Amino acid sequence: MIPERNTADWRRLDAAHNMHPFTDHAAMNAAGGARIIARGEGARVYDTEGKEYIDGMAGLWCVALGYGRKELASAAARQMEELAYYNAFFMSATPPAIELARILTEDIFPAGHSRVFFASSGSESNDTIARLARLYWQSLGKPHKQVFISREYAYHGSTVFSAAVGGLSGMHGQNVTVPGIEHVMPPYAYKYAGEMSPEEFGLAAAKAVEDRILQIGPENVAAFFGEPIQGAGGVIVPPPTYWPAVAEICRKYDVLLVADEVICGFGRTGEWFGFEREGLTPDFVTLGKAITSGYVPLSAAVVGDRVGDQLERAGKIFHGYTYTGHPVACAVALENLRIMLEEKIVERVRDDIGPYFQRRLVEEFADHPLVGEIRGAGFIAAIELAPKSKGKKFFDPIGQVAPRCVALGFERGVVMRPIRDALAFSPPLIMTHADIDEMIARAKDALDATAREVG
Ligand code: PXG
Repeated sequence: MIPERNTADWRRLDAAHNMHPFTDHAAMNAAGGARIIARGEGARVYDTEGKEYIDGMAGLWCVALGYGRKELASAAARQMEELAYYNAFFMSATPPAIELARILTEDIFPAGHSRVFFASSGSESNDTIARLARLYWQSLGKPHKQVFISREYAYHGSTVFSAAVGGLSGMHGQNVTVPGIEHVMPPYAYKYAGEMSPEEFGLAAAKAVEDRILQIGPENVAAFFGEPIQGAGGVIVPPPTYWPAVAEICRKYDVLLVADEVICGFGRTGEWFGFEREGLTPDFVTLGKAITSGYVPLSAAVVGDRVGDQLERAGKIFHGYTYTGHPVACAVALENLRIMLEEKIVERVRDDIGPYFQRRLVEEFADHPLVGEIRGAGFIAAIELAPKSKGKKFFDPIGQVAPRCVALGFERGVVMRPIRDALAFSPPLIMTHADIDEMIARAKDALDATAREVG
């Protein structure tokens, strides 16, 4: 049972005992402590004071179907009563895991991706992919193909490997050193394109991948890791020339392609997966977050047949987790996918609410004095704030204005995510037009208030 306590007590106990991710605890507690979120319904969450927030971030890019879906709760309860847990080791499996693997590979993924390795977080699944990719090359008698290439501002998770393959310097600075990982320029046109057209810049950013492969030696490169749209690094939407060129480069040098779909997957961009938007055929796909709408932890590495067939020949794989194929998590995912298919959520994002959301952002924010760029696809977007009146693209110091705007947004009942000086949005996919309008109105109000402060 969770006891009844008032907000001050929750905050005091939180400060004393509960460590938070990516948080300066002293600063948080000096500012009055955490916001205690107690309840959710649809696209809205409520704190312990009863204050309502429109959740422009779907939790943490994950609550695709919104809060309070009774079908998902019932699916979990039913499976817990039937079989709460059994492992996938020692020649065992459970029906929910098998059925979920079947639906993902037979019904939802394009042909050529026949196998799934489940875990409980995107970080774990990226670790899984790294292990399997290195094992693949080793089993083919190419033990030197071990290096991974990724991008600056990539986010692939927070285990030691996934933090290292990610491209966030703050994380690297806290002693995350893993050999055999290289980072190249991301397709972040706003920062790096200079005078180049988007098409030219996309090709230049892809060439950075090729140059690095040649520098390391293709015989040493195992795989390229990339989010189709980089999420936590700033909702970086590549120009259309980027991914086809990267895919061609990977093919040319026999480098495996990993599409990290932890944020983009399950309709976020208006397609089932971001790689489909780009016409890619990845060797591995990382899934997480919206696979269960965040109701329970679950992630997956989907394995392309070229690798999967070889691994089957390669013998025993010394890798796995207690919760690989957790039956309750898989049962919730099955129900989540059933609802997504029945309610045509992906088509809705592609044809209706996605374009509406993107259009409303441009209408409300494009001419705002603090807005440098608006970018996005489907139901993911970022507003890059900039000191436009000073003719500059970035604030100096960077990363103060967006966090202030987000704080003012919380006061006005809208949740956004600051990334350096960008405001990120990744709302639940069940939002109505009225929800979108309300979210944007509150965000606009917060940005106007920010502009009054910044001057
Ligand atoms: N890949 C991508 C693309 C992600 O966005 C992970 C892997 C790791 O997933 P887990 O489940 O291990 O967290 C992520 C996670 C943020 C934020 O601040 C984003 C994520 C996680 C935590 C915070 O925007 N994405």
